[in-house]
Amino acid sequence: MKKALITGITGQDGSYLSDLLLEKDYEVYGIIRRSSSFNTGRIDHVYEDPHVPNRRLTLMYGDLSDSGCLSSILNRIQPDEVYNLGAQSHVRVSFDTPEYTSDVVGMGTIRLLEAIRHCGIKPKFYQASSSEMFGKVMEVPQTEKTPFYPRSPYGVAKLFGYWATVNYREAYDLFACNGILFNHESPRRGETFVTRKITRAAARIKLGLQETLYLGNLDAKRDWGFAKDYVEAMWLMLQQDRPDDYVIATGETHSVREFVEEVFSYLELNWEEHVEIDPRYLRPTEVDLLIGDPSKARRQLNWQPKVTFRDLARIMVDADLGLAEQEKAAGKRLTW
Ligand code: NAP
Ligand code: G4F
Repeated sequence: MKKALITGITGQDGSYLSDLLLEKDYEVYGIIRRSSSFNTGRIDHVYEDPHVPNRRLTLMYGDLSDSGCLSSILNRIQPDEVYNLGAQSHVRVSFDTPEYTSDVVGMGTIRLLEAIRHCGIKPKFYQASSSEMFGKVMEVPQTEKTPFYPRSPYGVAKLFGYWATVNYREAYDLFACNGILFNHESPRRGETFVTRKITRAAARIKLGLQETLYLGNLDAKRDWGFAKDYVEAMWLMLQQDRPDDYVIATGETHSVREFVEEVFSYLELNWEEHVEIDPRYLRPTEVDLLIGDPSKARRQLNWQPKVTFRDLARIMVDADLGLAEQEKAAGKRLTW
């Protein structure tokens, strides 16, 4: 039975990846941070439920800022695969906490790679690289060969993690892959990322729980896919004969405004009556346009996205309508 270690297991991707690996009969180990409130909501369905067959999920406290704990966890688990998904992953927040973001996202990656190098085993390593590294894009669409031009402390730190991964592959013959993932969303997406912020607010507006949605730049364009499709690509990368780097994207781009229109029209609402612009949500430097070319992943991994832009918006709205109905019944705001 294969063992996988996941950093960032409590996040959107970590939760879908655990679902996938448990289905594939892996023993899954996740690193979680101590929090003053519960932060395992996205994985409770596999962790807590004694009726889930073959429960093989183990959680351990740790942090990407603590090299000692990374070494001791690796020594204890001796994983076959390591997925490094842990991050301060909010681009806007990275402008407010640049040093912390660089430490966790950039230095955290090299801490984990060093811990792997010193623990005497050679697990396959997946690094959660990001389309944010393309930033002010030098080419349209973006491929594995497009030069990088990050536009935020987060993007800069991810670039450090990307090159650390390439360097450890070349220097120490580690099976290390960068997945350069474009934006991917789901009902499990954090509520402050724009798609979820929109679906959450629109559902609440529909049920009369909220009047207005405050947003920043509506003109930014993103290549949005479904998170469940994207974690499959992570796993596929580690099943190949040779380590490599891959762009994972849909090949389509849409503006934030289009996403708003799609969501509000599905709910038969006029978005212009509810959306207001709040300059607090603008960024000092913006990434205006992202659109990925996933041809290499299609060719070499036999991977392709299954969920369209329209279906993604609808899956998220349907889930948030369910949550808003529960909120209405409970008479208080709930988190999922
Ligand atoms: P997410 O929902 O924000 O999850 C981030 C995870 O990292 C959470 O489990 C969080 O724990 C954990 N974490 C934060 N700080 C940590 C620290 N100091 N040490 C250890 N763990 C820490 O992010 P996501 O959307 O699942 O994304 C997963 C990864 O892919 C991230 O590295 C992200 O930067 C990258 N990425 C995401 C996208 C996307 O569109 N979603 C695209 C490209 C790349 P808590 O629950 O305790 O906060
Ligand atoms: O949803 P966002 O915050 O995602 P962003 O900045 O593209 O980053 C996400 O995707 C990256 C992959 O490219 C990941 F690496 C990263 O970890 C994260 O998951 O913002 C999307 C766009 C931006 O252009 C932003 O300016 O939406 C615009 N936007 C407009 N109003 C807003 C808002 N973004 C947020 N979060 N909140 C707003 O009110």
